[in-house]
Amino acid sequence: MQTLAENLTSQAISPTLEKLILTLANTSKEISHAVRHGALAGVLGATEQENVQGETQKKLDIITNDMLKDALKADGKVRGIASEEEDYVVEADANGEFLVCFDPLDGSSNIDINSLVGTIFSVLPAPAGELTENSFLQAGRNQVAAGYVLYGPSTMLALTTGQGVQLFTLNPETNEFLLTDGAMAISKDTGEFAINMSNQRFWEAPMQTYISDLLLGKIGPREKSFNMRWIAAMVGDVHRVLCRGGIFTYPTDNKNPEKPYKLRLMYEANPMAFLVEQAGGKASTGYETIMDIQPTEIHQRVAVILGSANEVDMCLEYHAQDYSEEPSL
Ligand code: AFP
Repeated sequence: MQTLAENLTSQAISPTLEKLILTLANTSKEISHAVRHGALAGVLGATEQENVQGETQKKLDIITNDMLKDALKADGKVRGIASEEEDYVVEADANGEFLVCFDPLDGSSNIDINSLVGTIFSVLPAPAGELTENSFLQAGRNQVAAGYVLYGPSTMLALTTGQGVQLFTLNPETNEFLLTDGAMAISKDTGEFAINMSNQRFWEAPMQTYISDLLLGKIGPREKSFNMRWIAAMVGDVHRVLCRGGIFTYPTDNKNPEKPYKLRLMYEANPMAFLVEQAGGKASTGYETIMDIQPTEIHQRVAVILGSANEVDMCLEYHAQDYSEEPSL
């Protein structure tokens, strides 16, 4: 089986990007080790700290953030870093070619129940000049690489450099990522959806109607039964979509009018949208293609609808309709 290093050499990418991806992959091996030791290493549980988005940080959020930050600063080709767990952008090497955005431990609320978590990353070109938050405000379309590492029963790396999606599995004996799927492809159609149903009453009319029709199954307008899954870690849900198709959404809701969206554009939506598009799927907010959004701030959040192309298109048809005359559900 091809190693990650061998596979990268066969891709049309620069040696510096190749090295950066290996830096990210090698750090994820250390994160995998820390996650696996769990309570034995005293790394479970919350801290007293909150991140800039007002979320309580888990011990592992901070540990994994520091591991990635240190490794990327030492890489030599990283100009700057933006992390879900950092208030501000972090300067790395003055001569760096790349900006790296990451969520060091997505789904960290799963950690204490020994369920799926992962690391998500996105690599952008570094613009010339002084490093500021503005340097990072590039559309997802600019990404030169993106991926995630899923810390599950096995540790897996899904990667794109714009040449399809490759899946690697960490061999625990040799500590080497080996290519186990050279061309991940999302089925166009699906009978599976992923959404946090407990928020149903807070969704907008298009999503209310779309999900109601899925739930009606064979007796509804879709004339087909749908199954539902929710891991509460985007990395796990998107991995399932990449493996066997599906539609995943965290839509707009009015639970807290000051926070209508949950997922972060730079650390979650953009890298996952790049992977999904490269695997033949689609990713949208309901009104806009995620990869085309011009960001206005690094920690900004967006609505996300992604997965099997025909099912995302169907969901977008619901969003294109006029609901103004209908009573709210
Ligand atoms: P955490 O990393 O803070 O646990 O959040 C994970 C996440 O952003 C995303 O990975 C999940 O899809 C989503 O939150 C789950 O949200 P709910 O807890 O509202 O279902």
